[in-house]
Parts: sequence; structure tokens; C-alpha cells
Amino acid sequence: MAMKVADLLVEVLAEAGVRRIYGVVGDSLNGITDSIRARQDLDWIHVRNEETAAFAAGAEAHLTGKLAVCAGSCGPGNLHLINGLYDCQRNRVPVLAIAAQIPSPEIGSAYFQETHPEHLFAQCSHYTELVSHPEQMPRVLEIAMQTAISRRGVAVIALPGDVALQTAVEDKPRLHFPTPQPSVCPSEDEINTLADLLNRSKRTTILGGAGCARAHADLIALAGKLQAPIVHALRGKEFIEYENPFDVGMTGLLGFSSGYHAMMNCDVLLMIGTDFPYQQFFPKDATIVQIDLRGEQLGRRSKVDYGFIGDTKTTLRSLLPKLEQNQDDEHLSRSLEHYRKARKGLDDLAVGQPGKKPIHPQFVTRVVDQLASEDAVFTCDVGTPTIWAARYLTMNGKRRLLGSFNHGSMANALPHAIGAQVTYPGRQVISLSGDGGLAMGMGDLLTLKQHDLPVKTIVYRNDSLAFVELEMKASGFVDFGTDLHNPDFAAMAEGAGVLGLRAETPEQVEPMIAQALKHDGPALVEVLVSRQELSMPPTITLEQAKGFGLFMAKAVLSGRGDEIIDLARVNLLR
Ligand SMILES: Cc1cc2nc3c(=O)[nH]c(=O)nc-3n(C[C@H](O)[C@H](O)[C@H](O)COP(=O)(O)OP(=O)(O)OC[C@H]3O[C@@H](n4cnc5c(N)ncnc54)[C@H](O)[C@@H]3O)c2cc1C
Ligand SMILES: Cc1ncc(C[n+]2csc(CCOP(=O)(O)OP(=O)(O)O)c2C)c(N)n1
Ligand SMILES: [Mg+2]
Repeated sequence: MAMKVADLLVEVLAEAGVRRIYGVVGDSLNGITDSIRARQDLDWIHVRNEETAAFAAGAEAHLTGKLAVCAGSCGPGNLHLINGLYDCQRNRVPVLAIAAQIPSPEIGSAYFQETHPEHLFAQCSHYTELVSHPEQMPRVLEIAMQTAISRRGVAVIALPGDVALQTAVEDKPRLHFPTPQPSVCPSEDEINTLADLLNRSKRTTILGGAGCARAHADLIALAGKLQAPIVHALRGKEFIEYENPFDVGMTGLLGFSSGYHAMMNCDVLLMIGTDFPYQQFFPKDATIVQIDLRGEQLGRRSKVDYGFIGDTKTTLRSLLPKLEQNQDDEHLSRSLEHYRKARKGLDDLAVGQPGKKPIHPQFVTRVVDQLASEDAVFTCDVGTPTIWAARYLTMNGKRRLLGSFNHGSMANALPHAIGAQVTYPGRQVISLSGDGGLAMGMGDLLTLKQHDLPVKTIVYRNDSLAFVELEMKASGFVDFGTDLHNPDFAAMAEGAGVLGLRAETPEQVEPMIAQALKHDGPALVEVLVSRQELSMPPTITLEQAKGFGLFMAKAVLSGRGDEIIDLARVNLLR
């Protein structure tokens, strides 16, 4: 039988190493799903909402670094992909979305389910193209794939159902080379300038981010030469925090005061592979140096005195031999001492006394951290689970942490966990879910059973949209619209074929989480946690808090004593 455009599309993806497509079927996708059905080397991962498909593909791409694929049928089917694709694009992970389109002769007639994917996806992709003729395949598809891989982000192919069913003109891929991995380094002159500058500084602080992945040893060697404390941005946590004697924690409103002070007290701030977004947390007087693979990132978040384009590993390897050993360790020791105190302060909050309610979410996270396997993949919902993950999960170089950290979408944790578990069936995958987040995407709890995915979901049940409630209280709004009238999540899980457990007192937390982790299949532990936990930011002024969502500083300054006492009480009564 002649090869169809859909067959060719699937063939090209399979040849490029794609092993699965996440999505929901639909008339306009029939050609593609039929050609997937007919082969053994590529799976269709049927989820319950296309948004989940996009988040799941994003998790796969994040974990493997390779192209992952999701698909939605025409109109509403692919519209559902958008929020998840924004997340992929903002996380800079290579994802191809197949957006099926209405029959090509109907385009432009406001036909049933008609939308224009080329416009809709333009903002959350580097490339979006309509395939309107078989001759465009596989070239347009390969341009899309190549763009997603090399620019690290989203590319979208809009393909009308009828075009997918036409006879293909070509019959195989045109491209056969492995993913390019160039080394990018600043010029020799630039490296010399950088080395001179760093050799002259006695108080350098490094701010590292996700761009430091795979350069751990070089980063540690750099900090050793410079006697520099290392602060990390949240997406860099999994790559920087572990086995790091220079670690002084994260900065930002959810960060550690030690991270904040290490940045504020330096004379040179060296930013490496980070897009830490909050301008208020950058020092005003220090010399700021930034190294990033993408030139357009330089100076985006603060003034930058010296900007260099390079990948972290290559740049540090060229730089290190030119650095002299800094003999002055005062800045480093003070920062480390500060970190020890800040860490202890946070650790003291992560306790649970038998019989004493409420259960503190910090304690829950600490227990999860202690019981999780060496190479667990954690996902966390936007909301307070992001805070607990940032502060209480220990990374070790093998564990991974995924969240919607740049896009900031609720309900990401379960879909990310689905993608992670499909990608690594033998690995422990733990979703730290908010009760609001879980409810928002609850349909895909069913996917765990359907695909036999042993994801462990920990639900921080605080009966509220607590993160926003905290923001409202702290900034002087009367909290509104944040109450959640929740179901019995454990019973619901059981109804969905997932082991469901419910911890109501601190002493139940550890045995139940242990039981869930040991369970041979999907499990959900609903933990009744306190509704208000003061997530103290590092020392900041009102001016610095402006424009940031979490106005804790304003809470202190607002003079609304009742709310402050209310917030404080949860902590005072520990
Ligand atoms: C509710 C909430 C609260 C948050 N609060 C905080 C907070 O208090 N503190 C905090 O830190 N974050 C916080 N975040 C996360 C924050 O929004 C950002 O996502 C995070 O700070 C970005 O981390 P990053 O710089 O490591 O990663 P990215 O934003 O991914 O930046 C990575 C950078 O590295 C570059 N790069 C990539 N590869 C290389 C390479 N090989 N070599 C060199 N450069 C490379 C990229 O071009 C990019 O500029 C919060 C998120 C949420 C949802
Ligand atoms: C899709 C989406 N809608 C709304 C928000 C605003 N928002 C941020 S966190 C949050 C509350 C999350 O509640 P929950 O999942 O219960 O976590 P909690 O903070 O209560 O632990 C909301 C509404 C968002 N970030 N994303
Ligand atoms: Mg909640």
C-alpha cells in the first residue's frame, strides 16, 4: 500500500528516536493515530486532557533532553495543548506538537471547530507551520523538529486531516545526523578579561541556574578558586545544590536569607546559566558579570557590566587555568555560616509531634525526602508545594525536580509526573500536588490506572488555594475565592483504581508515605496539612517586594495586626 503523509510523519518521528506521542484522539487525527496503531516502535499515550499531553511531553523532554511529542485534534483538541506548550517553551525543552486541522478545503469558512493554529501557537513556539500539501513532507516536519531541538523549545505542525490521508510524495526522512552539540566559548580576549576581573575580586558570589547542568565539577572548582559562595535559582537546584561545599541556598522571596545576603554583599556577582527573574534581588553596587549560552539573555534581569556568550562547561574549562587562588575566605565563611543558621531555622519547622495537629507541610516534605529513592523524580505543583520542594527536597545528582517554574501554571505536577513515569517506568516518581492543583487536572488521575503508571501522589490538603490566600492576606486584601470544599481524595483515588490513604495526624504521615512508596502501583496520600504556614522570605524591603506576587514584607508593614497575628500564630504554636 502507498505510504500516506501520516505514515511518513510517524516514520520520520520514529527514525529520529521518538518513542511515544501523548494526546487525545479525534477525527482530524485519525490518519496519524491509525499509523501509530499499525507499528510497534511508537506508543500512543492516551491522556484525559490535551493539556496533560503537553505537560507530560515537557517532562519527558526535560528529563531526557531529547525531542518529545504531543498531539491534539482540530480546534478545541489542540487549544487544550496551549497552556502546557507555554510551559515547555518557557522551560526551554524540545517539544513538537501536532495540531490537527479541519479539512483543508474548509479553511477560512468558519467551519465546525475551525481555529487558526498558526496564530494561536505563535507565541508559545519558535516555529508553527501549516502543512497544506504532501510535497511539504517531511521537510516542514524536519524544520519543526530541528527548530525545537536546536532552539530548545516548542515547534508546531498544523496538519489537516485530509492532507494526512493523502499519498506521500517522499517515503523517508531527509535528515540523518545526530543532535548537534557544539561547544560555545567566549573569545580568548574575553576569557582574559573575565579572568582579570575575577582575580581582582575578593568577594565574588556565583548565581547559578539550570544552564549549569552537566558542569557540576567545573562549577565547584570555580567556586574553590574564587572562594565564592554559590547561590542557585530554582531551576538550577537539581544541578547545583548537591555535594556542594559552597552552597548557600536559593534567593528570591521563597529563598534562604543566606542566598539573599551572599548576593547583596558581594563585590562581583557572577551569573552563570540563569534567568532568575526577580530584579529586586540583584545587588545595586556590585559589578555584575553574566555568562549565558544565549546572547539575548544577557542583561535581561539586571544591569550587566560584562556579558559573555558561552556554554557553562566550555567557558569554565577555558577560564579555570587562568584563575589565581583567592586567599581571602572571609566572604565565603560568613555566607556559609549564615546558610547554616538559615538551614537550621527551616529544619526546625519540619517537625511533627505525635497527636499534635496540625500537620506541617514542611514535615510532610521532609518525610517524603527521607523516604524517596536515590534517583526519584519529583514534580511539584505551583502553589505552596513549590515552596516546600525548593526548601525541603534534597538533590543528589541523580534525583530530578520538575515544576512549572517559569510559566507558573497550577496543576502541572500530576501531568509532569505522568510524562516522567512513562519515560522511566522503573523509576520512583512522586508528585507533590496541591489540593487545588490536583482538582484542576483530576481527570488524569485515571491515566495512572489506565497506563499502569506507579506514580505516587502526595496531596497537600489545606482546603484552600493557600498560596494565593497568603498573598491576599499579606497584601491587605480580604481573602476571597480561596476556599476549597474538597472531596475525600483518598476515597476518590480508590474509586479510580489508585491506592488511597489519608493522614490526619503527624504520626500517620511516615507510615502512610512509606506504604505508598512501597506499593506496586499508583498511590495517593492525602495529608491534612495546616492551612496557613508563614513562608518567610529573606530580608527584603517593601521597595524590593513591589511587583512580586508574594507581599510578605507588606504584611509586616501594613499594620493589619489581626492578619499578622493570625499568620504568625500557626508558627508560634508549633
Ligand atoms: C510560585 C513560584 C515562586 C518562585 N519563587 C522563586 C524564588 O523565590 N527563587 C527562585 O530562584 N525561583 C523562584 N521561582 C522560579 C522562577 O520563576 C524561575 O523559574 C527560576 O528562578 C529560574 O531558574 P534558572 O535561572 O535556573 O532557570 P532558567 O530560567 O531556565 O534559566 C536558565 C538560563 O541558562 C541558560 N542556559 C541554558 N543552557 C546553558 C548552557 N549550557 N550554558 C550556559 N547557559 C545556559 C539559558 O539560556 C537561560 O538563560 C518561583 C516559581 C514559582 C512558580
Ligand atoms: C492555571 C492557574 N490558575 C491560577 C493560578 C494562580 N494561583 C497560583 S498558586 C494558586 C493556588 C494553588 O492552590 P493549591 O494547588 O491548593 O496549592 P496550595 O497553595 O494551596 O498549597 C493559584 C490559584 C495559577 N498560577 N495558574
Ligand atoms: Mg491548597
